Amino acid sequence: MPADTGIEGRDQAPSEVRVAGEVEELERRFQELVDADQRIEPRDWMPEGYRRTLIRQIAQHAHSEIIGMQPEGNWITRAPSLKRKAILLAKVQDEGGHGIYLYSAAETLGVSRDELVDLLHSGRQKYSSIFNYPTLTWADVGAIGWLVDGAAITNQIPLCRCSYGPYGRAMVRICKEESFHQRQGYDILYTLARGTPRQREMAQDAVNRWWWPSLMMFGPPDEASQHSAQSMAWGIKRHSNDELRQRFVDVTVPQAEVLGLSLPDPEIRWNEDRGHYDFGPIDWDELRRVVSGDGPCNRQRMAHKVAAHENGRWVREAALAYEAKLEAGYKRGARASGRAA
Ligand code: BYC
Repeated sequence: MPADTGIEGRDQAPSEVRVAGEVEELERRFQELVDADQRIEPRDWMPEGYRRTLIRQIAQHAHSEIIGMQPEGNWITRAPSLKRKAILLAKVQDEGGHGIYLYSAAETLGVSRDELVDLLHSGRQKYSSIFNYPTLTWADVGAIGWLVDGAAITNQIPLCRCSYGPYGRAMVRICKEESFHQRQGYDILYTLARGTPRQREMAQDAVNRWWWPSLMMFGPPDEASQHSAQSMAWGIKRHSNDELRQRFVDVTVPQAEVLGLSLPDPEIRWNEDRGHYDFGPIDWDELRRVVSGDGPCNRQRMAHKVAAHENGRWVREAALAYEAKLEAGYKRGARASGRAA
């Protein structure tokens, strides 16, 4: 059954009405392309479920980038130096840019950015659970960069090979920028961890608060992940939620050791047999609560987002009015030159 995205099915043009057996043949060819690691492009035939799944995931990703500007934006005016402020400003602007590339990728699937924004504002589409936690100190900016962007890269590198061309291509650039974001977060924590006892304590406190929510970013455990199997068969996802979560833990534990900070999980230890770090149980009730709107900052994030959208209405209207005026001018010009000819 296609995922419910709040998006209407695509109207079928008369030329698209299929004779019996034709859809099966199209599906077979589509799956062959996916299995051969070929890309599906916007004008190619695709199953309706594939289109809806992509819209759901790409829109959720775009919304996350835009909402993700809020927790860090909170620290732009209070960054501890001009250099840190310039870096943070650039990072937050990058997140806005990522949102825009992703909305553009979703638009190639026949949905408009306005529709997607409406679906977010009316609560029918989601954004990542991680952005419903508060940024209490400057060290949180470091922890977001190191852990949240680190988790994002782990999840997003495989998306560069997503079977849908526009999404995969958008991810290539996004991942390059995310790598810089992760480094800047690590650098903030590295500095704080070698600072005064108070700064070190602040860094440790931030890591304690962001560790578990970062593990939750990868989604529910595999047995509860309703979309993974189909998304993997369609080449949208390349790895399961648990595989990526494990990969993130494996690269992050040694980095914590270099930082000299601990991770808030007494069960983390290297497992020689598995060749991976073991880690403790995740509080899935917390993820469910946050995803269903009851995290520490859900209401605040959405209220701010909707207010920013309303405050920007006049800019969008002015841009449309200007475009209409230009178009009318061109038409008048074209008519005048037609008469002269
Ligand atoms: N938060 O079947 P599952 C960033 C939902 S931006 C909320 O495993 P799927 C950054 C899921 O949507 C980070 N909801 O789903 C930005 C589904 O519900 P629906 C965002 C979650 O899609 C600024 C249900 O749970 N990254 O990094 O196969 C600054 C069942 O899950 C979450 C992306 O969006 C969650 N954490 O797998 C810094 C990456 N997890 O839709 C950093 C692209 C699950 O049926 N997205 N749900 O109502 C993905 O890779 C996949 O969509 C997910 C989930 C791995 C997240």
